[in-house]
Amino acid sequence: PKVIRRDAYRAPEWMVPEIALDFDLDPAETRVHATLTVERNGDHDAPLRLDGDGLSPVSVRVDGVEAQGWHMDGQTLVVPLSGKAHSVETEVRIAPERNTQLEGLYASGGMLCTQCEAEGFRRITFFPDRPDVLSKYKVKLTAEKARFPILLSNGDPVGSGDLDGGRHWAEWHDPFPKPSYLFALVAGDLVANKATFTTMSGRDVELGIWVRAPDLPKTDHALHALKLSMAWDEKVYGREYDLDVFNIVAVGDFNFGAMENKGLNIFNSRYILADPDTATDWDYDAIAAVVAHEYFHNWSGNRVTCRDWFQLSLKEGFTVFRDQSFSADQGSPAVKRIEDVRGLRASQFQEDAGPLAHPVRPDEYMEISNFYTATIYNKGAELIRMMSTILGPENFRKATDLYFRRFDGTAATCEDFVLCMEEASGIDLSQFRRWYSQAGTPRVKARLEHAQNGGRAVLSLSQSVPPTPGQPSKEPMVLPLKVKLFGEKTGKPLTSERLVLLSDPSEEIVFEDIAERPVLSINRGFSAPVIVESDRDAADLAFLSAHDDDPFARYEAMQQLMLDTIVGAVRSGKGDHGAVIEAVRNTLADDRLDSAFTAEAVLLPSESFVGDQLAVVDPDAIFRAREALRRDLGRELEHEWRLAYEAARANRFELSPAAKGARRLKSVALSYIAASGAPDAASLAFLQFEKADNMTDRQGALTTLAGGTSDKRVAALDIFYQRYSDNPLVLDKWFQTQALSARDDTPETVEDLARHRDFTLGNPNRVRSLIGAFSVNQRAFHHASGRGYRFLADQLIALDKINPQTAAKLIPPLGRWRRFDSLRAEKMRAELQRIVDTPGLSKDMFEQASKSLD
Ligand code: HT7
Ligand code: ZN
Repeated sequence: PKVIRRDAYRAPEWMVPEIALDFDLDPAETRVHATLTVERNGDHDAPLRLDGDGLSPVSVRVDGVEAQGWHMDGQTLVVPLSGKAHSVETEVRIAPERNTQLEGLYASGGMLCTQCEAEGFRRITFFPDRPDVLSKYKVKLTAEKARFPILLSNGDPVGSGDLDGGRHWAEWHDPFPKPSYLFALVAGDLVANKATFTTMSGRDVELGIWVRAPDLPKTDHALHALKLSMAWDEKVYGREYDLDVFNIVAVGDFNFGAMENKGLNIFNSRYILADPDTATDWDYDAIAAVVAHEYFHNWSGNRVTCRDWFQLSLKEGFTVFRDQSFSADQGSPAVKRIEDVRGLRASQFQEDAGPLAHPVRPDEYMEISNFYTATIYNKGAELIRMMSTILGPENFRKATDLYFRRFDGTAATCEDFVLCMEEASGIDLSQFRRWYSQAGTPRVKARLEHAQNGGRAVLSLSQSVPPTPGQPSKEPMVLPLKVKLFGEKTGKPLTSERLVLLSDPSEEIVFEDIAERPVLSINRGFSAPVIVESDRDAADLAFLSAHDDDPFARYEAMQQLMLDTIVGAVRSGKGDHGAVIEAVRNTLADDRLDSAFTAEAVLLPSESFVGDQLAVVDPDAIFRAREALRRDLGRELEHEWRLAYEAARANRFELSPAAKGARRLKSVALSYIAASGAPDAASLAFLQFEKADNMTDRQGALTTLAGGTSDKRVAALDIFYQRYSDNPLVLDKWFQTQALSARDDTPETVEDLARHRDFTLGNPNRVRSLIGAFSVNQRAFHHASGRGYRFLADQLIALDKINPQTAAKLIPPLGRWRRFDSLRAEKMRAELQRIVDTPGLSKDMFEQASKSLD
């Protein structure tokens, strides 16, 4: 497959200021007629080249007459044109019901819908399918009225009517020029939960969340989140919505979370539908975050879009930062930061340390869908966060105002964004730009020395960035590190918080008048996405876990203490659990902490995060060491867990942050009670499972039971299955819970579940809930026999024929072979090789699997 390079960017040869699309919709055969107004861009005599994918033209006309001399160059339609501007018409036929890739126009749950980002529009009609060609769209949809009573597209509705033969039509005009990846249509038998939002300038916007009729009662939370998001973007960024309508449609088959099509967002139904019986608190929060994310794209993505796909993080990193800030403002900023950092470490740090590592602004790709990664999204968000930290809130807001004003209606670059940051603040970000071009997670070494008599403390910092594919050596980065010192004796701060901008390979920071032995709090709030190695011992970490006044740093100290303890046990074969037990005891006893924070703080680092600390991952030894600590924490603090459990049990169901925090702590306490081996643990869990009036409690109990050996396990799984067998989103939880189970027989169970009548490779959510979940279950997936690797490869080879995008995203766990012993590594490589050698493999899979072999 061809490699696309960033430095090969050339401006488009032809612009398309306007396009009229006429769809005659039918699942078996849809006719698409497109009229493009094209304008030559610059002084050249190149023909018009229109991207297509699986299309063949039924007709091509130029300025109203049959075109002469057009031809196909591979999938590209080439039309010779002589003048500066022309009208070009094409007609094609496509078959949405046969589209299993879920890119372009496809059928899902009886409706027709589209997914065009990144390059799906070319599967619908011939077009210069690149983000820097912006057009005004007029769209006419015609379909059978009984099957598809609702016809939606981007922009505002301008007309509709009935036709002979039971058909009807609707027309939509979008006045805002947009790239083709933001085009959308939906046809279906849908109902809407509607509301009106009055913008800050007093315009009324009609909001609608469209779903199938039985799902209507599950849309209130998404609608509420949408209104909150609209108000938040006005208040925090001064951004107002621009059209008269904003529609969201939920679909059951979707390759991603959601899509920000202009005025017509299309969502994976898991990020819309919620009621207490079927959605967990996690689901509720994720729905609000994704609704906000897609809504925020209206400015960061749609009004200002990307010049080319190498700039993807321009919209995605910035929009993730915006949705993270929104969610932080809705509940506890500290807990939100903890969750985001945990996610970053689990996905992005692993990516940055493996064969698929790439810069936030990549230099090349084969298949752009493979670059919707944690690096582009989450590390990209960290870059924006660091710039906001360096600039401070006022300058940051001035800079975003400038960015939106200057680039509104255009396709911009990451460099444009950074220039606005510099211009608005007067701060030089030349060196900071390396964050966009250098892959790999920087490591910082921190040593604090204190001259007892002189009262001076010296913090020695040094940084390094590891080599990554194609980047053997790195330049130093700018690392904004928030630091503070605490007195070991008094437990009080000895300094105020300082923002250190570490930009040299090594630097010394001096603190004067430090009267007692200081303990270092560093990278507070996770101010830089780096790995810090410090010389703080268990006593220092326990001290910080009790005294640090930055909640994130407090959590971090506890995590480090737990990590050091488990890693020590893996290395030596025996664990000294005393310090962790005491630190957890103190945290549980601290009634100034809210329950959500406490629940996060007492949770052990995941097996895979422990593995990340080791030169060679030994999944079984890690599992044993972590389980031993869990058991001892359960036993030694059984009384405390039961108190916490009982206290939380008293809460009534509501969706307030306090009630959600209580439920979180309750499930964590239950899992520790079970880990203690208490004889009544399974009954306690089963009682919670049966009596729960919400999914958070029910799934929490099911997770505990499913990981155990009690006879209640099978009963609970059966009851859960029977109760929710007609709800695909909850069945996903049933599959996922078993795939993540810590039981010894999980590999066999997962193989059996892949043959279950409710398992299908046709639905991406189902695939992710079983195969995706299993592949991150470290011990089960890395079973020494290699059966986990074989299973994943078999499934992905089969899935590639149906949905290559979703298949390719599941390759990374196999690419981690360098991190394991030679026997496992060999088996993983053999499966990757088998995938690469599969005849007819997609470009998506080829890129991921072949790079993973390197
Ligand atoms: N911008 C959207 C990306 C997306 C996508 C990418 C590849 C394949 C399918 C997809 N569906 C949506 C989602 C977002 O970041 O908001
Ligand atoms: Zn996005």
